[in-house]
Amino acid sequence: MTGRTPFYITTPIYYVNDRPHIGHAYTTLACDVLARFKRLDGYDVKFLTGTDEHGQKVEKSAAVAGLPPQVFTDQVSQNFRDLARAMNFSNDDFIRTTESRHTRSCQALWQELVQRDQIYLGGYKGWYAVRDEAFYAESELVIGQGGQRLAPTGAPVEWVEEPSYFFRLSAWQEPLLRLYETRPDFIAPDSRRNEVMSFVKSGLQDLSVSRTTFKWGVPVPGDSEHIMYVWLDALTNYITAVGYPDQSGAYASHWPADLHMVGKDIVRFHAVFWPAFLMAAGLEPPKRVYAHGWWTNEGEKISKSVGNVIDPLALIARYGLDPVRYFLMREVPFGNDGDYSHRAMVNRVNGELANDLGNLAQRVLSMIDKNCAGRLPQPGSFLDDDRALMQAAYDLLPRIRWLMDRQVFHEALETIWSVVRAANGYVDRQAPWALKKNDPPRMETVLYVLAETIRVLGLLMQPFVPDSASKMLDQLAIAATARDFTCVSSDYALRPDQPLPKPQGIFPRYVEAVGEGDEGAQGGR
Ligand code: ME8
Repeated sequence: MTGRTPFYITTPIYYVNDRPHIGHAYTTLACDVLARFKRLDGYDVKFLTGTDEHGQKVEKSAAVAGLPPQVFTDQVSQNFRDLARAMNFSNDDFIRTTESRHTRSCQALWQELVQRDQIYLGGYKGWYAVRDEAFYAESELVIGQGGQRLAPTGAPVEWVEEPSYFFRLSAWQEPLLRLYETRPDFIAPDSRRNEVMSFVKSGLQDLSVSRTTFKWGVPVPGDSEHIMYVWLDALTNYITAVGYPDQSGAYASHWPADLHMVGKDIVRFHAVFWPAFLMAAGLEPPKRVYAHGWWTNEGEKISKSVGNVIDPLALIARYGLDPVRYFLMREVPFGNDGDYSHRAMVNRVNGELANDLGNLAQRVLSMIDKNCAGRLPQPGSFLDDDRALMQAAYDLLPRIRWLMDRQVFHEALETIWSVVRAANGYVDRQAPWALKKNDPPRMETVLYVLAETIRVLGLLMQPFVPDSASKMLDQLAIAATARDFTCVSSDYALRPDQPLPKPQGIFPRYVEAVGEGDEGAQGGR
């Protein structure tokens, strides 16, 4: 035990039938930002991501690729690890459902459910959508343009008739409703909570949890004809990674998870099936499930068939990593759907990163370099305007902490920006370039106040733009040991006379290449 408060955060594990796209990068990024924030804030963080490698969908993709499923999943799972490196994700573990630790955990959970009489053998007759890996009732189906039946998600469905084990989900309706009532924070945002509650109130049917017509999955213990339903297998990853079925060690310290971050498409699996499986096995449900919205591309739904899938690696190559991280967390109110467009990206990068924050740091650091012999200035006594700016910066931490705990990432950035803007207003008001001639000691005070404000902004920006924030802090000669959030305080204020490295620009402006899309030509402010 570390003595620090544990914090366990997870992403969905992604199907390996596809290359990673912006949606996958987005979910994991939100978790990364929160995991980094919590580490800097003193928590013992476990941040898990990984790949969902079983099921019919992956088996079919392997067949299309002409590869045995294990060879196929070994190859495509690597794409998700590569993405994690490219996006600078700080996950502590990467789970693959084909690992032996996971088979053991799934089978242990299954046996626990059997022992508690939560699973029985029957037969399934009904609709199944491979794309969603989900069963649908006849009443849920919609009719497509060609008259064919479709899942409510638009996925094609097929008729399935096979022997199947069932989980007694119907028995968990009341306990689930009690869970939602007694823990109003269990599902967020509220729109998703309402959606889930009305689904559960409308009645739950027992859930088919095994399949017999294909083989790519975890075998059901004691009945080798069956493999486990891929969602039971997949959801179990969250406890596998803390050592289940061993309930000492990481399980004892980090379960229940503080947060399962998911997209809105899979909230039902996480907020209904998963807590029911856990409660039925005598285990604690997670503390919270947050379902964020979906990205569209220039107004259109992202889909492989439309051919408008956004490759996060291409975005990084074009705009740089930290601008992409900043944009994704800033552009759209977290929880809502959002639209990606080149113009919106350029506006954020140039308007906010390059102009507001980048110019502020660059101006202040170059003035210090030129006028204070490259050393941190020596402040005289502070005026109200000076104290107000530094205090506003120190006060950011509790405000942002509150927002991060509720996953209001865009407002956390907006709140930080209130101080970025205040600092720019202060520069204009105090005009240190004029003080240089009239009142050099006062100029030193003003530059000191600005440098101290930039220090605090750099500390607080670390979770969002880790490399750039680190460069900002390097330029103020902040030691690696003085970068956690205990340092967001006047107790750790900059030491005058400290020599500084040569200033360098941190957030370059995005400049349109000649002939680049006209919609971006007026980017920037
Ligand atoms: O559902 N915008 O995996 P998956 C935002 N294996 N987020 C998006 C998105 C978009 N356009 N498209 C996808 C699965 N996502 C299961 C999960 S967990 C035990 C098993 C994100 O590869 C979003 O987080 O289909 C969504 O929930 C997830 O990718 C689905 O990934």
